[in-house]
Amino acid sequence: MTTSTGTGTAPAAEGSQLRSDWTEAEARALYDLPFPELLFRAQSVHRRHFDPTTVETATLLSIKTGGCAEDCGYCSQSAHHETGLKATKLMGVEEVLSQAQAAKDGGATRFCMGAAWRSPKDRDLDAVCAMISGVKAMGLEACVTLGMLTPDQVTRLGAAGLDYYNHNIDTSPAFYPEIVTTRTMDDRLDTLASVRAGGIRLCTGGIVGMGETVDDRIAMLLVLATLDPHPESVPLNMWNAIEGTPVMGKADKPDPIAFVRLIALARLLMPQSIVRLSAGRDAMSDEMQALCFLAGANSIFTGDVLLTTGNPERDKDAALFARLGIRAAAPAGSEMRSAAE
Ligand code: SAM
Ligand code: DTB
Ligand code: SF4
Repeated sequence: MTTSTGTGTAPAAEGSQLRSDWTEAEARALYDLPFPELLFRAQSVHRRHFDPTTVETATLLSIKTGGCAEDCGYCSQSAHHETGLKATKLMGVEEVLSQAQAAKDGGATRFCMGAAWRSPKDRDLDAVCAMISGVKAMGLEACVTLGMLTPDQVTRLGAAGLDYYNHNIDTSPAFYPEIVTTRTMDDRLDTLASVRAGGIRLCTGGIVGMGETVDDRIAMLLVLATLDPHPESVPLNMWNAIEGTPVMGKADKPDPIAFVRLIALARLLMPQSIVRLSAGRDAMSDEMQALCFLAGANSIFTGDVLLTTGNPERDKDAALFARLGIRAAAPAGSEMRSAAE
């Protein structure tokens, strides 16, 4: 069904059924809607599934930084680029748990641990599993991002109580080889399938602002929105520029309105997924972030560092939430879904 007034061939907003058969033409027509229409639709869908005044706050910690074997053209942590980043070894379990406690005290509901690995070594997984169990024992949701996994490693992470595995597809299938050559998007999709088969929820999204076209951004969302079921969590990052990386100098910052359109499209294509406004908030105005929340974003990273780059100070985010009347908590919809699973 299509609408007739000023909305061209965009599919109608009615109907709360989840779809995994979105076409490129449908996604493009939604993206191109007049901005007020797009935001109205995205906000309507958002309200059907979530409380629009609640935004999840997750905190990130880099548990193993730099020296990574992959050549991701955007990343400060690849050993292939001269970014000036100091590599470190895997942090100890106690140190990680004290940082998780600090994140909890700061109001975070989810604690995400990231490691600069192509894939984890089995011996490193013992320590990571202890970190996961410790984070869960504090009453926080646990998420890790460790690179590609074997099914056996997925089983071990699941047994430790892992809630989410973050593994981004980063960009469109067509643009992927321009950004990474040491793995393929199919490698990424294989790990996502193993994680899902192991009963762990998926956190997967990508980056905007690496020189890709609008069509690439939409194609990236289509890869996610045609997974059945949709990923439970979808982080959208605006590229945090890193000197010394191949992407540096090749890309302009995306137009803020174009970024908001993409958030709205993610909300429309994946109505029940948590959409996280991830990296890049340091460079966003309060007004742009407010538009992103209006478009359906309902999660952010809090704390002044992401993995290796900056993020707004906690106080600044608290002030923004107060101005907007937004409450930091796990989105109610996600709780409902977790209980139903
Ligand atoms: N090595 C693991 C992997 O690649 O899955 C985990 C860590 S990696 C840093 C996690 C994600 O961070 C990447 O997939 C990418 O989407 C995002 N990322 C990395 N550098 C970024 C940057 N400079 N700006 C925005 N997002 C970035
Ligand atoms: C995601 O999509 N964004 C986070 C998390 N998943 C692991 C990482 C952002 C990293 C930004 C660059 C940095 O701090 O190194
Ligand atoms: Fe390594 Fe992940 Fe950075 Fe790629 S994005 S270089 S896999 S840490």
